Amino acid sequence: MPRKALISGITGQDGSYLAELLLDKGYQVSGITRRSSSPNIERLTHIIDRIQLISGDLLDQNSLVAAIQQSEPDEVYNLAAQSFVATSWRQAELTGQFTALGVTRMLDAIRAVNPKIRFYQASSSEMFGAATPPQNESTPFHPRSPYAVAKVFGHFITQNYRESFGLYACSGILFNHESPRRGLEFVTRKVTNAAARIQLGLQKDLAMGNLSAKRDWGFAGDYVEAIWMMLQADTPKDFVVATGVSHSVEYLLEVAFSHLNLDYRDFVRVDPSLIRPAEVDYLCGDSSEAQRAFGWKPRTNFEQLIAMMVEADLERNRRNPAAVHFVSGV
Ligand code: NDP
Ligand code: GDR
Repeated sequence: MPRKALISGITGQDGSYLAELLLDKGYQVSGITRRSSSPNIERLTHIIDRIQLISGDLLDQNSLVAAIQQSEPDEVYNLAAQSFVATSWRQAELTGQFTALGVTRMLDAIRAVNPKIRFYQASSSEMFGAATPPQNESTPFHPRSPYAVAKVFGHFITQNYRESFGLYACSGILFNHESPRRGLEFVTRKVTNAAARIQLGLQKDLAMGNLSAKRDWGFAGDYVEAIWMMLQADTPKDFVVATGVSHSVEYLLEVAFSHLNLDYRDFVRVDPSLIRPAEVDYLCGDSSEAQRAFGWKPRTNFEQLIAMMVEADLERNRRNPAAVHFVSGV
């Protein structure tokens, strides 16, 4: 009998990579998608015939119960969230509903249908916020946005259900991870897409926020392996997943533009409206515990990651210049 997995957030960046990985491992894969007026499966088209999509929403408890009943999973990966930090100040309440209470709804649905299901929660390095790097599993949280506060709730409710009801439930505290499938509003993709479009003469300049923020950026394809490995352990435990190397947004600009023999200083301007109300200045993860426990290590370094993203954006913009135009204001 093939193992069965249910992924919430399957239409997102991580969901698509995780679905691929699980299919490769012989899983039967189902995913929860919310209703929209036009199809939203761009990241899944290459595997759409091999997965089952079930209509559901993190805001709707009954739909989660029904999705679990229908898919009968051995493992549930809760990746769905309002995941863009900047939006969380403008939609703080909704972010709490999706990103915090959505986790409780999913855990309650598991308890109601089959408490033996293994549960993964997508926790975030944003929970560390202002904590001094390097951050590991013992670093106290200091969240700096409504998104991060919601993720702290999701993290602790997962821990609490593990301790209260004996669920196999754990959280991966993942640092930023990117790919050619990253949403266009996140800084890496915003930059690689703009560099490609400037090179092709489709865009003139690029408005940016805080250039001095530092992040520990890895490749999403590497990180979904850690997600899966975490859920295979005998006992549930939370782990940090990171590369251990941090760079500034300014260095990101330098790497992306110089890949195309461009000088970012000729095109980039800082727009004060893109500065966040509270910033996370410096994240750098220590994932030695994950390495010790299940041998996970990242395979892709920052420069390789950005080169891969710039090349993919060049190709995409050449094929269809109108398709991936950056939406201003984020
Ligand atoms: P994306 O923004 O690419 O994907 C988010 C997914 O959540 C989409 O499939 C989206 O569906 C779905 N979703 C949002 N709201 C709901 C809802 N109410 N009901 C059902 N589905 C919903 O995120 P990533 O793939 O980058 O991240 C996956 C998870 O990991 C998120 O929880 C994120 O917060 C967390 N995380 C991400 C990190 C990163 O660097 N990428 C680092 C640490 C944590 P739709 O397509 O319909 O919008
Ligand atoms: P982050 O990612 O907030 O770390 O959350 P994002 O790429 O949005 O920002 C990273 C840093 O870049 C700075 N920045 C800009 N960011 C954006 N988006 N646009 C800009 O123009 C810009 N200029 C500077 C930001 O201020 C910030 O310091 C991501 C998400 O995937 C979360 O869901 C996840 O939990 C964390 O990573 C880990």
